[in-house]
Amino acid sequence: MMTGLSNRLSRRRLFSLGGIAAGGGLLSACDGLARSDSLGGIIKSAEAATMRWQRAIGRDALAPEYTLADLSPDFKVNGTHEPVEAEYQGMKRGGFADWRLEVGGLVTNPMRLALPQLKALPQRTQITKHDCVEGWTAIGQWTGPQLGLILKAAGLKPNARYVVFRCADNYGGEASKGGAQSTSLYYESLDLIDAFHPQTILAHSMNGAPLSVGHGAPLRLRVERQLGYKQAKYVMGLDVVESLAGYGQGNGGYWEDRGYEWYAGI
Ligand SMILES: Nc1nc2c(c(=O)[nH]1)N[C@H]1C(S)=C(S)[C@@H](COP(=O)(O)O)O[C@H]1N2
Ligand SMILES: [Mo]
Repeated sequence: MMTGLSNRLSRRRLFSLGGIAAGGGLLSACDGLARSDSLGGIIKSAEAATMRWQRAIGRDALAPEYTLADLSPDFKVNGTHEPVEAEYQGMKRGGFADWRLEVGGLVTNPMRLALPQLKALPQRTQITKHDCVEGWTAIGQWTGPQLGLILKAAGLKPNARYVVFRCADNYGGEASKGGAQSTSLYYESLDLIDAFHPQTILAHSMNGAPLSVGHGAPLRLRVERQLGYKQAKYVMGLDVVESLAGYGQGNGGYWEDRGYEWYAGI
């Protein structure tokens, strides 16, 4: 049985699958590391080691939190600075009043949540250090509901394993990068351990003010035990899935499809 929501989602998925072929070589990975096959192998084993280590000490351990005095005066905007996509631009013009977070996939209660609804849920505020794979860090304060709360409200089906975050932007299409170099939208994914981690939130505010467009308005993921590229900005929807195979090239994220590790633990 297909609900209206899952119909929409699968149309969207087909649409994004159609455009993948153009992805790849034109972009320099997160503007940082290049990738060779041997490096890829090393990265894979390091990824497994980090994951084992974090599991051993407990992946529910908290990332360090800081104080207001520690906030970075200048938190860099990285990746997409402003999605050029018409759908996003239309919602931005309306102050994101028409934006809805679509929660679907392997859930018993699919939802479309407006910003005021997300703000009416219990909120968590945390001051944490963002760590980009390019080598810079910045401390910011983030506020929003815990992802786990939303997933509980949606009700996970027994075969649920991952949460996929669908974003509004095609990073390769960023105007400053010369326009449409690929047609695949940014996406990310987490397993359920990280999805239910207490510091995993969907942030609508940064440093006490609504998220700026640069930092991901109207809603972005914060998953504080992982690197910067996991912190998906411009989140439009969450799909609860059993497998990551139906998204991008199947590696669980935009940068993962370009050689970066999926489990980017720090
Ligand atoms: N949708 C989307 N999310 C994204 C990116 C992007 O280009 N598009 N870039 C990622 C990278 S590499 C980093 S370091 C952070 C940057 O977040 P900031 O702009 O708030 O510093 O967002 C991550 N999330
Ligand atoms: Mo990054």
